[in-house]
Amino acid sequence: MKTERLICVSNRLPTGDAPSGGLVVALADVLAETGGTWVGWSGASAGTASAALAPVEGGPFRRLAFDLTDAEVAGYYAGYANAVLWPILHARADLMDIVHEDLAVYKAVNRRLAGMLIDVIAPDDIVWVHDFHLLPLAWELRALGAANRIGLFLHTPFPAPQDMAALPNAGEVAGWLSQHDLVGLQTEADVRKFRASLSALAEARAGEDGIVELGRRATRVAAFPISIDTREFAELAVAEHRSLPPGIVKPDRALVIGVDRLDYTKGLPQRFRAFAAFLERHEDWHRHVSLLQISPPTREGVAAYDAIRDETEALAGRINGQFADITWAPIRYIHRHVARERLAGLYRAARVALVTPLMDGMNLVAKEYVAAQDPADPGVLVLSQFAGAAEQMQDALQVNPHDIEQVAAAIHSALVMPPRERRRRQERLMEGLLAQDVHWWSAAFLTALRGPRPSQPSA
Ligand code: GDG
Repeated sequence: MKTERLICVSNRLPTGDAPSGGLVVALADVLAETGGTWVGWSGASAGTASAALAPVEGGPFRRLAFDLTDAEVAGYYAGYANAVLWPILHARADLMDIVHEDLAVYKAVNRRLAGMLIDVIAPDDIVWVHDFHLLPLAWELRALGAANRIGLFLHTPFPAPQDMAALPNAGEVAGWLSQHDLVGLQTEADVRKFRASLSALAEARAGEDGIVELGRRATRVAAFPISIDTREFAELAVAEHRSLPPGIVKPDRALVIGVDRLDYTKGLPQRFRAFAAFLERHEDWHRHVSLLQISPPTREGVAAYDAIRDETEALAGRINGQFADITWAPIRYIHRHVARERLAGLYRAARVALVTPLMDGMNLVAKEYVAAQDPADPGVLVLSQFAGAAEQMQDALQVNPHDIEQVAAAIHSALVMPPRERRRRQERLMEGLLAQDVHWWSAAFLTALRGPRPSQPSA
């Protein structure tokens, strides 16, 4: 059977350097096997926008890049994508910064990209669009006559009707979404929200079979929970744990770890407050536990991100000021990128991971932490009920990240959990991660996209 070429499109083009994230690894094989291509922004911005896609050297598959102008980075990327869509997708309408010109730039970038793409896609290529930066791309491609199978995977949560209604152009967004043959979301809860939001706002009809009809378009919507390359990550953690520099983990000091881009969705202030509440209640743990929070910078220059940085840093300082002594600081906060290998080793050394976002599409840190554990003596995952990962990872210690007392109690339970219970939870979590890893995820999405197309309503 002939396999169609895969064309992947995402905001940022993956770099050619190893090691890459699981997503790129999972798609690399399919791209290489089908002679496919990955298309994305080079990351460069200049005075002039590119008029055609440019090949990028190196890497295991063909890559084509486009450049943006400074004004496009401001309007499309920092503006509508990250200051309107991102907050709405995470139920934070209060953080939206609606600038109508940004929306115009966002649409113009997608239109220009569609114009460049149409020149490189053949009629039976299948197109896989990633994430919220490119919501109008399928719409623009259809306008240029593309009849290809087009799928979208949204890495974020899907907004509930009242959130989506706060977008300046909710009906238009619904129209963009309807141009895909397949919309993949992270969780079943997101699928329910998709059906509810589109029905409420755009009078879509949601059938029983995962098909949502909007006007004259029918789209299939389903959950494909993304994951990691579980085996690869587990092996990396074993090797890297052995080579952790001495002194990073002290025998009489339990390591609690958090790893999150410094984003307001990740619940860092709430996490720090919960850790402080735990220290207040459990003086016996003073000097015997420390929280290592790794939070690389992200989307700097977007106002809400500057605010969360200030708040997080002030809080870490205040908590350390309150509890530290000359031999111990309870929080080590690192606002820098840490090498992936080092992260894997640190996860394995950590007795507890705090993954407590207020809202998260999936959260791969939760999965990496579990994959990295020693099955004979595993650590404990404390997981927000509002991370997409909570739907699959029922054996984590699930918490409401807003409930500071509850999270503080969960930190204590995790630290004192008997080995048998830790092993039982770890075993079940790992079973799930091995059965549904990132290779399973990409195969499931592509099988659905290559399957029968939803039949289109006649009028
Ligand atoms: C979006 C959605 C969804 C973090 N700091 C460092 C570092 N990381 C790595 C982690 C993990 C990845 O970045 C973060 O992935 P998450 O899933 O946790 O979160 P987002 O970045 O918000 O990703 C999310 C995801 O897309 C996939 O669909 O799960 O819900 O928001 O792999 O390990 N890696 C290195 N140094 C760091 O300092 N090397």
